[in-house]
Amino acid sequence: MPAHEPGKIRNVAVVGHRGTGKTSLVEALLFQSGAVNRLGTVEQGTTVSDWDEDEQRRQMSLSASLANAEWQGRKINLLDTPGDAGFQGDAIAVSHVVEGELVVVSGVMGVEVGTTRAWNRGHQENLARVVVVNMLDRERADFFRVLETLRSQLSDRCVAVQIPIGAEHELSGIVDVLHMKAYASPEGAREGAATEIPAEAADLAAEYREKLLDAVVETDEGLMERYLDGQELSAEEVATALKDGVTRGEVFPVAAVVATKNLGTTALLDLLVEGVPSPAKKGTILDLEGASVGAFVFKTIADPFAGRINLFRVLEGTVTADATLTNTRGHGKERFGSLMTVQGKEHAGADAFGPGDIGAVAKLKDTQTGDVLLDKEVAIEPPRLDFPEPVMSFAITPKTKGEEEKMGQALRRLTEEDPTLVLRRDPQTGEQLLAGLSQMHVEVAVDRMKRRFGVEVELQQPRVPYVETIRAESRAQGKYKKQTGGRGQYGDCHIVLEPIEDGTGYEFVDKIVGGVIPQGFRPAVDKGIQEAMQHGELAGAPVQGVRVLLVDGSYHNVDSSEMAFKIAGSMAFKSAYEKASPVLLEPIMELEVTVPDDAVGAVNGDLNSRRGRLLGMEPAAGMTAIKAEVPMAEILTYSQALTSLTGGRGDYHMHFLRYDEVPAHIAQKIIDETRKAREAEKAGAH
Ligand SMILES: Nc1nc2c(ncn2[C@@H]2O[C@H](COP(=O)(O)OP(=O)(O)OP(=O)(O)O)[C@@H](O)[C@H]2O)c(=O)[nH]1
Ligand SMILES: [Mg+2]
Repeated sequence: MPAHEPGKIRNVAVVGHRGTGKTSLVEALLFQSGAVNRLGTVEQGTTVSDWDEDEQRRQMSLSASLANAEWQGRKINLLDTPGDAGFQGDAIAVSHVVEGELVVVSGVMGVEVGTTRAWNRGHQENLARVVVVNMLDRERADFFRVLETLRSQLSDRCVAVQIPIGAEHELSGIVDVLHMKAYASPEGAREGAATEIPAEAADLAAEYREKLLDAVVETDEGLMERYLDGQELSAEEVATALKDGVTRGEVFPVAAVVATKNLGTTALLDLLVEGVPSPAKKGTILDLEGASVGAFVFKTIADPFAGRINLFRVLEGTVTADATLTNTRGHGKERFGSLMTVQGKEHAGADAFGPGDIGAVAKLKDTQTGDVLLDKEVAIEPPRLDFPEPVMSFAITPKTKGEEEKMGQALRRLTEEDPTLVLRRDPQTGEQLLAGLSQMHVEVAVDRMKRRFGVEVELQQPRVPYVETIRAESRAQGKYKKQTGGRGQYGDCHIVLEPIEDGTGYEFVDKIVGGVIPQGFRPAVDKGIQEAMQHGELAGAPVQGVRVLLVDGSYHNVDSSEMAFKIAGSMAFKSAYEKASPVLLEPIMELEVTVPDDAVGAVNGDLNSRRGRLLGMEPAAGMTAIKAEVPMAEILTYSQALTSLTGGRGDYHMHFLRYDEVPAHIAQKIIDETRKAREAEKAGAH
């Protein structure tokens, strides 16, 4: 297959709230275009994009997957993304490599938490956005009601390009009001050729045709004048103005579909070609400082058989199978010998990918998500992937003793594949910690370790990453002196501690005048302080938000050493810290819970008992989105609670907001427990 011209490519991410039918829609688009020969279903685990066993078992997407369709001589790269809040890393990465987004919403639920999240990301990345209202065959689905909420909650520039004929189980087809044609429901077969608009839908079609034209000419003054003049606009003029408006974010087309019946896919494919910009139209996404070939890696897949596979977008030039490109991060040279096209889990060899195209490559040595590779040694800043911080930490140990090494290897592969999964060592206990965006996120990783790498592990209750800081200024001396026979030890320093205004970070300021402490020993004082700060005196948590001024000290010509000053620094910190009104801080999460209206009272009551602070509530079609701030310590095991409060109909996600002081009575408990644990440890050690 020769490389495609950039004008003939469409790169489209399929995004939106969990379970709105994104994967089913991608399947239908692939089926209608002829890329696959049967319409797979999520229930049977036969879709192209949910190919992973864990996805099929849970019936939900867990990572981005790539497939492509040919339509009207164009190559459409489709990137299906997970809707669940715990798996947003891929959706974020993907937003950097596409020109357009299909924002899928349920025809019953309308705008949901995940809709707004996807919409805002598209806005931030300046993407052309098409809203797809799906599931219109379901009971209580209502395209026109949802259209109104799209216009009031997302943008009043949302305008219908496809409207349904009939509703719910009596839905019989759709009208494409851009071309003024109709399609009868194919009921899961290939959609047939367009037909005349049936008489019963004619008035509605004319009404929405006019609304569409109004919205399109709104973006083009010349066109507007002629339109108001009563002149006929050609189909081509309308299409060009539409695409320009969509590209600039001045028009957001809204399409009606039923993914599982494959209804509305012809018109939607036409719209992707005619109404969504190509890479050529949108222009480059990164200045490559003169390099003539460049690729951006937005996803890494750790395949136990094929090894590491990188998905990349061509930034510039053509990436051929004999290309050797240099990674701008590690500076290593990588051979792109194993180029592949990807259709879900199917891989096929490829010769080249042209500018703007998306492809895959296997066997790169040291390249990971977020890397840029160029044919020239130039320093460039890769696109910044703003991944959320992992918030749920679990201590992780192998079930079988002696499998630590195997577990470590599997964990490295998985964290490489998913940058929102982070491996840490608990500085207090030395345990391995696996942190992710939600409990399910970490549990899926555990399943994968077992299935892909044959390691079974155990998770312990998540722990709360407390930190400590100070509220007052203090001064203290640290003097370490051992001078009895032979060469002694001598270090002496005076320090002042000050709180840093925003409560984060650490600063060391050298205020020594003259040589009371020689230059060479001052960094050792700093080092000793930083070591002491790793375990605050209150709860053994790391200390932050402290500025240290090194103000005075003394030394001994023979006995002073770096070691002695390090110990002195640590002693000075410990005694100054006690006097600086230390406090314990806990992470506060912003929680968003979506629950059925009848469960709102119970959920709010429960949040209240968890020290939650209600921020607001937004009703949306029988559901309410509750926003609250809750200390992380109180919602470590929230998923079980929410399931029992709502009978499994609730959904939530959260992210880290800030650190707040732990209320005194709770802080005291934590401090007492830490003290007991320390004493027990000491007793055990003797
Ligand atoms: N009745 C009906 N059901 C649909 C339609 N589209 C999808 N579904 C069903 O809705 C469920 C969720 O569909 P998916 O395609 O997995 O949704 P998704 O948006 O990919 O879900 P996540 O990847 O988990 O966010 C499945 O059971 C589908 O069969 C539709 O148009 N009509
Ligand atoms: Mg999906």
